[in-house]
Amino acid sequence: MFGLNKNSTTEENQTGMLARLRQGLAKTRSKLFSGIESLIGTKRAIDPALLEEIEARLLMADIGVAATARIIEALSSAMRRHELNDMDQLLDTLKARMVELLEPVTRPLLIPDDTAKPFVILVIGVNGSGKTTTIGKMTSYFQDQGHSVLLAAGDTFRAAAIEQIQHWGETTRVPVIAQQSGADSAAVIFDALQSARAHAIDLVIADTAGRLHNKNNLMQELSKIRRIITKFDPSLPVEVLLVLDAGTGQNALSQAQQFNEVINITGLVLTKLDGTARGGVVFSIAHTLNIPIRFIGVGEKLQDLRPFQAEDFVTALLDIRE
Ligand SMILES: Nc1nc2c(ncn2[C@@H]2O[C@H](COP(=O)(O)OP(=O)(O)OP(=O)(O)O)[C@@H](O)[C@H]2O)c(=O)[nH]1
Ligand SMILES: [Mg+2]
Repeated sequence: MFGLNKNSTTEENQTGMLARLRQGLAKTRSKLFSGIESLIGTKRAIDPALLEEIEARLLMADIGVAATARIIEALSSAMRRHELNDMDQLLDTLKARMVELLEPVTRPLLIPDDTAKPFVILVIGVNGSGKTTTIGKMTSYFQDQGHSVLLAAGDTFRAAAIEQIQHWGETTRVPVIAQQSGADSAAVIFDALQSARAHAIDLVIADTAGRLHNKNNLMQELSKIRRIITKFDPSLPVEVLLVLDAGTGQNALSQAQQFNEVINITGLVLTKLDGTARGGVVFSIAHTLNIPIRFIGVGEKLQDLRPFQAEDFVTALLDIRE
């Protein structure tokens, strides 16, 4: 019942994961570089006009005005110092500045050994952002790290939502605590905490509704769930994980701001980076919100979730020199 022990940290898998990330980011990469790509290897001068072209592309790929300004300022001053003498130097500087922007939010989600159990991951986000799928993937990820997991079917609004999380429970062979559709979500999560404690389970991952009758109801329900967790045990470590669909671009930012007003978000997951050309929103989010990006989703399969890593991400995005 407690997890499949898949040893997926071999070097081969690492390479495979990087290749998948690179493939997942293909659309964003081509938005950034189609055109610029063709300049590489040519004798085109690295001049302010080229920087303007890069600036326009960064903006088009949803990197955002503020983050783009930071990158372009850094490139301009490197140019003035005569440090950008060829395309390789330009790309290296661009990469370094982009990594720098993402480093503050590269803080993986670690489950500590020495805190009260269970560790709680409360998964929130608008409907369709990828919450339930991410829960399935995270279950597998944390099992691989040797943790036991229990799932809470906290989205009681849609009957199908309960079946969906039960399906992930079966796939990953972990228990799922659920009640009937329409039940009180906070009560389901309270039950899950009790069950996890009774069975000494390390980690409870709770699903929540993405949509209720209206936005106010949703926000009230989330606050109530948060209070119930504290009531169960005020010393429990809780990660409030907001799932954002990267394909929604700048909209993802305003969602994060709205949720953050009612519940203190401690981490983010950016999903569907594989299907979008707007992957640049990661930079905008990092620059504006400064909330750790725990994971990114690059597909629908169990293995399509990666801990977010600035260096890997930027390498996958900029690697056009092979
Ligand atoms: N391509 C791709 N699809 C994804 C990813 N994550 C989730 N999806 C798909 O997005 C759709 C919505 O995902 P769900 O996990 O059901 O989203 P949710 O937030 O739980 O939605 P509600 O339960 O309606 O609030 C599903 O078809 C998923 O397979 C991803 O990283 N890449
Ligand atoms: Mg769901």
